[in-house]
Amino acid sequence: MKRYLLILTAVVLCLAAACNKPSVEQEEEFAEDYILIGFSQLGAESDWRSANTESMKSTFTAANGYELIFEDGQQKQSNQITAIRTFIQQEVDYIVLAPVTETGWDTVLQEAKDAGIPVIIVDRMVDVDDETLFTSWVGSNFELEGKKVTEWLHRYTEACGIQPEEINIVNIQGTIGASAQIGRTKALADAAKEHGWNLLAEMTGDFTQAKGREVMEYLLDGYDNINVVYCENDHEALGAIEAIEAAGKTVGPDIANGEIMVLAFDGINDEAVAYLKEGKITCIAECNPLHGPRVKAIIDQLEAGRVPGKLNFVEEGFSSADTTVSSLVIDGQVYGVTLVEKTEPVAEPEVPESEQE
Ligand code: GZL
Ligand code: ZN
Repeated sequence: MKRYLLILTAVVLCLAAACNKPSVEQEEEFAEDYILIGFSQLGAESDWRSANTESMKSTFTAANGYELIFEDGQQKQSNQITAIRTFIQQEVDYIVLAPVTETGWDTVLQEAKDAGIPVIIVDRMVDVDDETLFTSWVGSNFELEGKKVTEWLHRYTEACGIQPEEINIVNIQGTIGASAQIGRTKALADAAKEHGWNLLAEMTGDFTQAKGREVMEYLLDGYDNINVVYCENDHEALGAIEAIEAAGKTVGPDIANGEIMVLAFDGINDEAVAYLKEGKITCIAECNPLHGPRVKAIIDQLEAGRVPGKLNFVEEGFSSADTTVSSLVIDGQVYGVTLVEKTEPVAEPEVPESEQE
């Protein structure tokens, strides 16, 4: 259903005093048609999220023939449900939902279905009894992201002659119940079991730097043998590194010599990427946020009367500055490791003696 924007293109008001015959010629013209989209974004908790929002906003522009109604859920499902109900009232043509967590969507998605509005899920997944409640999903294979990180760790420790039982790993998880957290956490728990690593603790850092630091401080207080920290996004890794260095320990890949290895996901935050190049973060599994064009492709198909794929996974990379492992084999599939150039840590500016307090 296309919506037409009725605008007055020209109103020519001819008040001809002389002929005492005011006449108004009004030229109505259907201007461009446009597609009205309601987008419920879960929040703004990370650079990944901001990049995802920007990708959607820069794709669904008036110039491209869309009007986008954007609602920020501020990490609360109740806000997202309210937004969806508002979109239904506004009779949007499509609803796009980036769900904060997987469960609790059945009722409101049924309301959208009853209103005849197609729903496209982006990024994290919804767990609904009736899969017809959404038309299509596009996002990442989060468990595969986790398998890349754990397979890299497995291959690295084998190459370095580090025994599995020497690996003492903690997981700073993402928002509990989010698909990214569920998939990444499962991959680590499965790998730890398979290889015999000691998975000491799992705690949510809620995908933020502040919480990541707080959780790392707590774990360092509780365990004196941590040598690998699995951070479920960039920001948690930054927070963990702050805590580790504040505790006087060193982050890096050299587990055998007392360094604490930090592993991460996303690869969007500039500081995290800089740390990757310095070797402070040992590897990052890419999580690509640029879903705007991918959602547009789905809507284009629907507009053309075609049926889009139900689940659309995006291809993602894996990077490290460490040369030990050059490729990964996971479930029979080979994945490359992108080697980033190693940079020397940016030395803290020396404060001359005289200026020191
Ligand atoms: C993953 C996305 C996650 C990112 C985090 O697709 O849902 O949420 O990994 C973000 O950075 O907060
Ligand atoms: Zn092996």
